[in-house]
Amino acid sequence: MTTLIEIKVPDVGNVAEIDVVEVLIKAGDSVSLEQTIATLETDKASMDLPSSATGTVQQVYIKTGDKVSEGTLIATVLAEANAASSPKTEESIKATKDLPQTLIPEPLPEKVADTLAVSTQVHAQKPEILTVSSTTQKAHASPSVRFFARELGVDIGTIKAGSGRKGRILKEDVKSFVKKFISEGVVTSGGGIPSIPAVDFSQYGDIETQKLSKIKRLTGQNLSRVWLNLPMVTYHDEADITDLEAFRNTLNAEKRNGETKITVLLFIIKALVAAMQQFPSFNASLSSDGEQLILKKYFNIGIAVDTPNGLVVPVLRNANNKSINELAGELAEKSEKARNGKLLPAEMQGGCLTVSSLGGIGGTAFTPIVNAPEVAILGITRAKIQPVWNGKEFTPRLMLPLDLTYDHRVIDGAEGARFMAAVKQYLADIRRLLL
Ligand code: CAO
Repeated sequence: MTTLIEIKVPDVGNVAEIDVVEVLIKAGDSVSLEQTIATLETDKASMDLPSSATGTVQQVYIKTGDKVSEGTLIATVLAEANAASSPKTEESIKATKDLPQTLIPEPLPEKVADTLAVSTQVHAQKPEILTVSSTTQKAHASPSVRFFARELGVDIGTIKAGSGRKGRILKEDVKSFVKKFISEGVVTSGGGIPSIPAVDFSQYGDIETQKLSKIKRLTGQNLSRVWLNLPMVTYHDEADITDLEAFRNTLNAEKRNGETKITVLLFIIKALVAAMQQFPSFNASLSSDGEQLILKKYFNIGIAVDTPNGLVVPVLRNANNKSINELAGELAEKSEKARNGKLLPAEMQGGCLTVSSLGGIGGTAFTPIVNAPEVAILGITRAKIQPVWNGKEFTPRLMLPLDLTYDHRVIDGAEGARFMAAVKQYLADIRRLLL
């Protein structure tokens, strides 16, 4: 047995014209008792109109933009015999007519109210929580849309303007916001961080606009994500590579024309692998829930390579099993491929620790950003001869600046310093790599 239920605008007080701002059902839809089927609004407030039956929508009599009043037929619902209309719904609507406002005022969403309560307590430490909550309150949206946004974890206050009447935020706007957020994979605002305001630079002089390369855009998104997620520390030191440089020059002098030259970077890779074997937490990643450390038994080193399209990081796999000459050949081949845009995605995956060398260009120090989910990155700038005290006199030594950035959740300061001391020791006397 089925019953045809008519859903009408309830008695909500002396309001002659109520705007229909959103219709959430169509003929053929299944509805359940108290599910919001439309949003109505007056100048003072808005309300979600609930279904008074469970069943199938037979016909909808209103559309967005219509004006309705008490008794206007909204829709008919073919209700199942054992799921017919609920007098409770009717009562709950009627109960609201005694409110000072003629329609149900938008309630403060539960979680926002909670957040406000919390933020009042922690205001001194975390003022941004209050800001986020207050934007949520100001947003022009119906309770059902607020609820929908909340379910998806969206702070409705970050949706700048809705596509509904007078900028009202509709369900579709929340969906588009989430789609954009996912496809861009980046936080443009929200999370308590205000976005950088747009500026019309042409008001100050001539400008030219260039589209960022895909590599730059993706790198930028990844770097922003790492910057926001990882508590990073950068530790600076210098390695004495005087003897290493003499050995390297000897090796290169023996090279025939066309053979790949040996750069200091290759010895750094070897020194890093040896130090990672000594300090396994540098060859690890945190599980995504942050509860476990995943220790790796392979030694793949990523090398940041500068290309016309931006920075890419080819990975030299199993660097522990390769000779300096093998690594030299592989690095030359991969950096060439990278510069020609020919590197395959698989050749940039599976890295354990990254080296970012600016030594060929210059610099004295910098703070590289960890290539997460790796836990550390070694930055290198230009080696230079410096007077070093040997206990009796100052001697000219070739000193290589090293900058080690690490994820402080995994590596503590003392461990970082010990790791760096080991790297320095290997570089100062590469015979130690044989031990
Ligand atoms: N100190 C002094 N000289 C150095 C040096 C250092 N730390 N590192 C390299 N050099 C010298 C090399 O010995 C070489 O000199 P010669 O031509 O006289 O032999 C010259 O600089 C050029 O070296 P290179 O850059 O070609 O070779 P590499 O093995 O050191 O580096 C690669 C290879 C691919 C890392 C590099 O070419 C590159 O792309 N560097 C840029 C990396 C980058 O942009 N990182 C980003 C940082 S964060 O955004």
